Amino acid sequence: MNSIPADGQADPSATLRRDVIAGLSRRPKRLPSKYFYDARGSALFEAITRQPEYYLTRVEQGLLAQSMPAIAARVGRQCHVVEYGSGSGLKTRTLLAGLDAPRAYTPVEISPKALNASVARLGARFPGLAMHPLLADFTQPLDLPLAGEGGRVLVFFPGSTLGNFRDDEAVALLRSMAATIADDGMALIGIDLVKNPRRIEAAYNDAAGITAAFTLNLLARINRELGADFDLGAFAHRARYAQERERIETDIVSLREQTVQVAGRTVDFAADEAMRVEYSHKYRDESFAALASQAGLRVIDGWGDQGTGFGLRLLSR
Ligand code: AVI
Repeated sequence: MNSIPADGQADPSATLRRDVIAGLSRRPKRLPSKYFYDARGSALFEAITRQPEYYLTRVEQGLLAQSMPAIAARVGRQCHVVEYGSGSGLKTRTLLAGLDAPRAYTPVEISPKALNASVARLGARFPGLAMHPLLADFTQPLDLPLAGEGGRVLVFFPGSTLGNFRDDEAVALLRSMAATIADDGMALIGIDLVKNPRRIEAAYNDAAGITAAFTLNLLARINRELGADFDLGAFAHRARYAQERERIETDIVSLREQTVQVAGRTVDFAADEAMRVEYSHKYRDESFAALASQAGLRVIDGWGDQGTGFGLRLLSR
């Protein structure tokens, strides 16, 4: 593998500007959570995964390691793993090491740095594995370089990242996975499960304040990349569990009445005005199966339940 093909998507800073201006023009205002992940945001997210309150990563990693023999038996020999997002690579290592002679690995990732790092790490650990990295936004239609690989595709989408999408967006993403796996492939998806609301809320309000720094870093990014002048001390992170909607709703709240300049526009904030920046949906077996079936997928196996706190679900068409 010598170079990473880009898939011809639009200029990233123009896209950021368009999305931020559109979001700040809505009532209530909102900003897309995908922009959390600049270099500092990605480092802060890694730090979140090490916080004692943030159970998701630890529980999923343990569940994956323990379930690998059963997952490998279900998936069969010589599959081609396609990962949506490339993450830090720890879960991917566990998956690739536990599968039966996987033949190829395609991480689909929007950040060139993260993509290069994961390919370098996994290439060194699995020298016989063909690597086909794709620099792309996995929420957009994908042109996957699967030709010639043969073998069934296993889509891997861990971390409950699906939970960051509204239900209609999650269905669209699952539909794209259904297309990727074709008739004989499977998708292995990690989902956070409904559980004690206090435990969920604590995971998004860690005592060390890392999640708050992660949320407010979005404003720092907009200041830097769009020439805005958000005063980070005048806004606060707020994450609450909405039990009726079974999701964490994260807002950035204006601590006073204020005016901010963003990309040449003046944006007014009232005191206590909240801007929605992220959802983290929690699922039940029924709610997840319903999303999957809208995308033409069915759950064929699963590991982890409400007692474990996190679930891995295997799907096929
Ligand atoms: C990446 N994603 C699944 C995380 C979550 O739990 O929703 C992002 C995150 N936001 C705040 N803490 C972690």
